[in-house]
Amino acid sequence: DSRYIPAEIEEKWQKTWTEQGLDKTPKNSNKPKFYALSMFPYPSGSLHMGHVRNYTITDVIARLKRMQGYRVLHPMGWDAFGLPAENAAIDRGVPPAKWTYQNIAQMRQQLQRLGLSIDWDREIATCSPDYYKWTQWIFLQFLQAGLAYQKEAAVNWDPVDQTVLANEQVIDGRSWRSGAIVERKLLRQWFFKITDYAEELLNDLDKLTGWPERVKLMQANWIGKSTGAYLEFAIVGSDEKIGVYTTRPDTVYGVSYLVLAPEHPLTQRVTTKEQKAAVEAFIKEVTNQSELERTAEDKPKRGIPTGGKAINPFTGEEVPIWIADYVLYEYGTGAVMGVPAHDARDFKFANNYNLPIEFVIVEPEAVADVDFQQEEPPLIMIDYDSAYTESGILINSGPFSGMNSTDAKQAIVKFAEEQGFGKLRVQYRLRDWLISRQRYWGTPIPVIHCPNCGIVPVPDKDLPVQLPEEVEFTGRGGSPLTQLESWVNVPCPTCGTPAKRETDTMDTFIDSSWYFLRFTDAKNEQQVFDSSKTNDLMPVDQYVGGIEHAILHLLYSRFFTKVLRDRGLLNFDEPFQRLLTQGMVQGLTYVNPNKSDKDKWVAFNLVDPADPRDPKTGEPLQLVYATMSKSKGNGVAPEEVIAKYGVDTARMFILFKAPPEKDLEWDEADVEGQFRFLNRVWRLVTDYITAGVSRENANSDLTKSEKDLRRAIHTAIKAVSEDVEDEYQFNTAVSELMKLSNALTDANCKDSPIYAEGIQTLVVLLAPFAPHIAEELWHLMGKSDSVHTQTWPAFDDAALVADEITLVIQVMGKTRGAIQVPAQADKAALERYARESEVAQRHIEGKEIKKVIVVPGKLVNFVVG
Ligand code: ANZ
Ligand code: ZN
Repeated sequence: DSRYIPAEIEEKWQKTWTEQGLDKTPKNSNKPKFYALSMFPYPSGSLHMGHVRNYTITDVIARLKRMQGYRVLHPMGWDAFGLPAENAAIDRGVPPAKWTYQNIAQMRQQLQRLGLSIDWDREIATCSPDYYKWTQWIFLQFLQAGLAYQKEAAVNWDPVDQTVLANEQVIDGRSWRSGAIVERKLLRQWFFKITDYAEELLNDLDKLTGWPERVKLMQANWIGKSTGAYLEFAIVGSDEKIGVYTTRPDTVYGVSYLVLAPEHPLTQRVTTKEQKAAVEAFIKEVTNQSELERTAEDKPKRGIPTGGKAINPFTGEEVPIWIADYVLYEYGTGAVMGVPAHDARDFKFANNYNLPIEFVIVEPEAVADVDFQQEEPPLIMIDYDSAYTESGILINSGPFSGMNSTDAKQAIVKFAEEQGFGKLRVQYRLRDWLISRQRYWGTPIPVIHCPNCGIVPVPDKDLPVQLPEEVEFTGRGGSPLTQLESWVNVPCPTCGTPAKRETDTMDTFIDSSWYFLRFTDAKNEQQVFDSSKTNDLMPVDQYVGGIEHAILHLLYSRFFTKVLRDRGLLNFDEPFQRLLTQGMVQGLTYVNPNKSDKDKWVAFNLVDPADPRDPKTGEPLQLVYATMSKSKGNGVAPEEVIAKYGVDTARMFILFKAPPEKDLEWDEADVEGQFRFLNRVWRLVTDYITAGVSRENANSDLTKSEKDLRRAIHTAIKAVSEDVEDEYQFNTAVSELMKLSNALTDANCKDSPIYAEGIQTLVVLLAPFAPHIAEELWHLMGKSDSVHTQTWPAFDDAALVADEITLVIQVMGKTRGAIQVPAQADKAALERYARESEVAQRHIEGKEIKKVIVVPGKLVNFVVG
């Protein structure tokens, strides 16, 4: 009599599966393909529970689809460039490559212990030259297409260490290393022109029927399309004009000032002599602030008058020109018409600086009695104590008075167009993507700057531009690449003149914007990928990952796909057919309710559970569930759970505890529960094997208990198949497996071939969820092939129909008992069965039946007198 000991079977089967190549992606064939992909990890050094959940979900899908007859691609790789490796080098002197590859080795081992059916032949690491060679090649495709360009942009500058800082290295406005107050500095940077694709990126969201609505909404908001007007105001005493972008041209009669962004090129032009010094000081101060500081809702809006004036083309009135921090240079035209009466921000600004506030839009009720048709439209005096930001009826707006906002917008734009001072304009919030980083551990941008030829792409034959290893990491004086003369100085590939390599590397989001394409042809040394392979296996049928990537990673990947399609490399528009954003894994943790959000967490092991108190202050603590994290000290280590219960139990718990997109509360008791369930299955199957009953006598007339069991089997097949399809309700699928296991335990026909069918079905249905125990039991049953190569079972509709139902017998509305009757019996037959039943006769005895109420499928009620 054997016991279920996970440690004895799990590693054994993992080895066997690898040897048998069960996880390999089959060659192109008549079978349909299925591409299951988890978002690839950053090699931080160790797996956490969030990883385990992510990869388990994808693995169940991959295993299931294999059994359903698909050619499955289920790969894994490493998003391996990035700041932590470089910080490790600065802090501890470990070369970034060494640090990264050590972490990869460790995490690969941990992943393999999870029994994931991954095609490891296709493993990629974005930091490996045979990967980044193609990242560089793609960059050059963008350059050729006119989608990569350089321009000046502000960066975080550490004046002490003389180096550019990433946003993550700026903590409360100071450098993470030197502690110096971070400055903003303009540097030439590389950009990708994602704005060229804004409209398509927005429209194609409609094609993504397998994406969560909220992710699509986040993307749409990020792209931020708005339709408005471009209007020009002439500068008094000059031929130049200031163009503004507005979504409310209907408010143009209420303009009381214009505002320029501090970076606007016309600021000098409009500033009067008297204001010059003050304006310059103001600009200097503002340009040192981050965009976040400038636009934060709670920050007071600050500005300064330039002394210049502009003319409202609709009224001919002169309005003052101001400069203010809340106007962003990169959005619209970098200039705004200020309408304090109808914009909350402008209202505050006007109040601060005593600028006039003129209401030109009102609620329809306010002007219900006004006759706007008269020759001279009436002047209406209205004063509210806050901005009126809704649409309404125009007043004091010349010929447009009396119109509603919608009509007025159109009429005003049309008029501006006819007069030549404006037009309709569509505007996107999305900006071009700043892709250059002044860092070492990233893909080098493959261009050379030549004094004669300008920007020269590194020729394909010279790719990859390798990251040199003989560099020093001090954290000072800029990227280590800039200091390596032997690397920087090269002859121009075109004219041979001494030239300099670009020393910037690429944003790591670029590496992850195309890795899913490389998986389709991961080892290709001649090409980025063979398009016929990529077009065959793409798009990804199911992508699984965290909601934190809902915007940038997904948007950039969609952008890359469209660009490479337009370069003739791909024949599809969207990379990810379906997207599942899995919920967080939460652990129990103590919090001090009196402390602020950041400081309230107290690590579990510092607290006495009998009397939970803050070790520092003695205050009583509360126990809550919160997302597992290092800083909270509430993580559960995957290795420990696996050592104690095995991988199959960990998987079953993760799948059973919550639907994949919901948060999951880690609960040891429920883990135990799943361990016990697998033990029950183990006993059920091993008892069946040891009983050794011959179940040959295939009797065509099934007994009632055989029929009941057969119904339970086919109900389970149907329910599990439906649960795992599309919505991936693995939690209910696991419950169905438990029901089937109970039905088998309770069955009264353990010597029947139906029982054998039931045991076999249970093991096959269990295979995607708990792959090791299923394989072991399959082999104990004497099978020589793998359970994972079995065909997913189909259910028999006929078997689902119950042929008997339970009919409740009532007398005078009181339930007296129940009988079994044929399921097809009609009303008359039901009444007959009920009258003849022993229950009815006993309770009616001697009385007269006055009325019989039959509820088909449920009950018969006798009214007696
Ligand atoms: C006048 C006006 C009157 C405005 C009114 C609003 C309400 P969205 O919808 O986000 O596109 N704006 C334009 N460019 C700006 C910039 N560079 N920095 C800061 N604000 C800017 O918003 C467009 C509105 O935001 C524009 O419409 C403009 O203010 C402001 F009753 O123009 B509006
Ligand atoms: Zn040259």
